[in-house]
Amino acid sequence: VAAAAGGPGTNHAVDDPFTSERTSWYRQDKFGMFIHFGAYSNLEGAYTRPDGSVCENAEWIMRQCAIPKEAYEKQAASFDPAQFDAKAVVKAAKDAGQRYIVFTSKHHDGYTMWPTKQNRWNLRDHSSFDKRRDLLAELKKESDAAGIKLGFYYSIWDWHDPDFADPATFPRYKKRMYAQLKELVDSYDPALFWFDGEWDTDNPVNRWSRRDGAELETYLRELNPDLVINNRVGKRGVVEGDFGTPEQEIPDAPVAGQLWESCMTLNDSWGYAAHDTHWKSAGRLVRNLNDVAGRGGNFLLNIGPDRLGRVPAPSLDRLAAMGRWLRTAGQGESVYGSEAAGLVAEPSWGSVSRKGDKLYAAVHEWPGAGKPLHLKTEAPVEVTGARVLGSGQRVAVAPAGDGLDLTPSGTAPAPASSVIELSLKPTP
Ligand code: JFZ
Repeated sequence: VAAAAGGPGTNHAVDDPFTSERTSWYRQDKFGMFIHFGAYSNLEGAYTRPDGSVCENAEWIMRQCAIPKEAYEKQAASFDPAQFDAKAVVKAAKDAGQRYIVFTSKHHDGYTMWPTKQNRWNLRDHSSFDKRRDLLAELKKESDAAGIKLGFYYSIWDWHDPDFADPATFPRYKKRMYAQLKELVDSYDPALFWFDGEWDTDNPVNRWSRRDGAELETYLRELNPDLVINNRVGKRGVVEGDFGTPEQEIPDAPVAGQLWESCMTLNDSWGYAAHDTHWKSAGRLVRNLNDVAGRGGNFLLNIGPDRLGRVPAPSLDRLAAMGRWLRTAGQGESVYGSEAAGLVAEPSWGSVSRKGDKLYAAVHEWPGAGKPLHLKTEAPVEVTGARVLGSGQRVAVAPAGDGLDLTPSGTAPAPASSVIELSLKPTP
């Protein structure tokens, strides 16, 4: 009852997400795959208006290109992602080192990717897709087989359901939404819910209140007490759920007081957009992963399959490169199960995470051969050994100024050998 009163930082879980057994997989896994796939994907980022002009967008295309409802419904009727291969998608995640998947079960356009019984606006009843197939069931089966956790993105905001926007009918919408969430839990047993669209609505009295967030979270935890839930279940800026979700940005310092996850696109779009070829480099993505880990967060990296369900090759290439980096010489140790380093300040040349009695300094910029990397310490640090993972080069550690100088032996390490492991004197 006290919890229902709410307040910043309120969590309606029965336990502490930082230490709970319930969130342990999430804190350990660190790196996940986001998948934006829905009726918008069928347009592949471009809508040709009746007058022949073209409007470009991705998963917001219905709204941003002001597509009339009938026209959007008409295009969705031809949606046939026959080539969506759950096994291949899960394998791509696994090979990338991603250990959980968050799939858009319903985005703002309201279209559900499973055969909901609450309406016909879904991949089974409103598409050209094989009626015997169920993408979510396929993903669940393959994720389970691969030991990958499966979670669902679900948009509270709904552009399609007429009951959403009117305060008089909103309770009816909410009832259906609750029923849909129960369907998801009952049919696919998700490990996680990633809510969205609580932050803005075209509802004149923006019905989604702090109370709604708390009530929804309580409802979900009754359905399955093990669920991990993001903060967008509640009002923006009010921490509910288990973890915070900055977006398209990596906090520039460790975040205290909550688990958090950065979600990011590989190009500039969440849903598939043929026009968007602005791909981030693999090196940049590894660096982002290091920075997120060094600041104590999880990293959720997005793919957007095309209208046939195929994952773009540039996405697969980048994911594969990240997997190679994580598998090289134990560099993944700097990510999985790691925490923000504490003890040291974040250096300009890289990011530092911690796991037990090891510090992992992911180096983004090596100095010339024989030159030191300076690490400012913020607490006494006793280093008993240091080496470059990958090359195996010894690293000399010497007190200097406000911290330590780290100097790799021999020539400067190759860029791919980018993690220095520091062994600390075990804490008693
Ligand atoms: C939302 C969606 O609108 C978008 O399409 C995508 O699914 C993304 C993952 O989530 O967009 C947001 C949500 C929250 C913020 C910004 C964009 N935010 O908190 O800054």
